[in-house]
Amino acid sequence: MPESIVSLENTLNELEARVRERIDAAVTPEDLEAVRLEALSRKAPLNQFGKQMGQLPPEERARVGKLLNAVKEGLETAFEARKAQFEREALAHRLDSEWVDLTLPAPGPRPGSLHPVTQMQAEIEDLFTSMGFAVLGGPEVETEYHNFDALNIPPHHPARDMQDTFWLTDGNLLRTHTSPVQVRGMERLGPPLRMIAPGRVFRNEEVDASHDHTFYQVEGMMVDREVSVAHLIYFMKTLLSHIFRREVTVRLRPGYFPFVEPGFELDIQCLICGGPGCPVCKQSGWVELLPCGLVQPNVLRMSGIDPEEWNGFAFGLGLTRLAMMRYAIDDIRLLQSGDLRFLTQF
Ligand code: 2NL
Repeated sequence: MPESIVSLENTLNELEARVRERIDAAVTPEDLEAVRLEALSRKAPLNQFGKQMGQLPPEERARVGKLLNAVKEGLETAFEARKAQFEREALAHRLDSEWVDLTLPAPGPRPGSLHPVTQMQAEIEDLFTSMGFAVLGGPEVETEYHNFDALNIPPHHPARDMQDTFWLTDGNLLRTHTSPVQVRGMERLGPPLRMIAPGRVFRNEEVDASHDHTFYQVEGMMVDREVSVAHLIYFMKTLLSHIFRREVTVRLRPGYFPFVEPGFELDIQCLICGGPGCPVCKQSGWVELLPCGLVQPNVLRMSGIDPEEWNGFAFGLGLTRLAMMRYAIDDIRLLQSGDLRFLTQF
């Protein structure tokens, strides 16, 4: 066999081997395509064989020509195979990363949640309902009589000042507490009675981090025969232990409210430090929480209840303040903001 044809065949086989190495070495489809364009281009060594083949005798030329075609076809096949492998890999990767479990339930609309003040109110309503109290509501626009006079609040009491009360032009007002609901309760139900009156109240105040013109409270009252301060303390301790989910220690200090006699400020031992003093209780060990007392006889009489036969206790609890304590909320304005970043935390 002449030297020339053997060396041509060797060169062809070498060229093929080099291209196959580069096919194997390609790490991306783009790499591979670049290799293919180069290796099979018109100027590529493989396509430069024509000239050299022309110098061979016809039967040898046919042999080398067959080999050349076989090499080209073999390389085309190798390119296709490698390309198909890339496509399989890409598909496998997508199937892996985009896999969706179609048997999972659809997410549906995001559920809402109760406002923290509403949650406090619902808990307190549940507790008092379980102890035989009715839950009463009433108008937010009230008469001066139901908001003030019937509560033994004299005409010149500072609570009636323009400062504190939103007066309407017709002489009515936005209730400053839910006491008028209790007045209406006494008028309607008569003794004996147990009721609470949760609701929204309004004060004409400068708004800051701890004061708002609109806030929530719960007032409550029990009227029966021979109701004592002991009954008052029992119900208040039950209320506070329920809200704070542990036994609380309380103390009573005298407090003045025209609608109770005697009147008290009920404090609880600080739940943060337990007594020694901390920033929450302002180093006193106690937190003022619950004004309360025995219902003033004039108040009973004005609502048609004979104070010689009946008496009762009453209390007023700031729901807004309680929610702030429970959830460590440091700005009262958040509660009325409607800001979902705030509300969705509850
Ligand atoms: C407050 C007020 C208190 C009452 C509210 C009351 C209502 C009637 C009769 C007697 Cl109809 N008392 N309510 C009693 C004691 C204290 O608190 O502003 N609390 C945050």
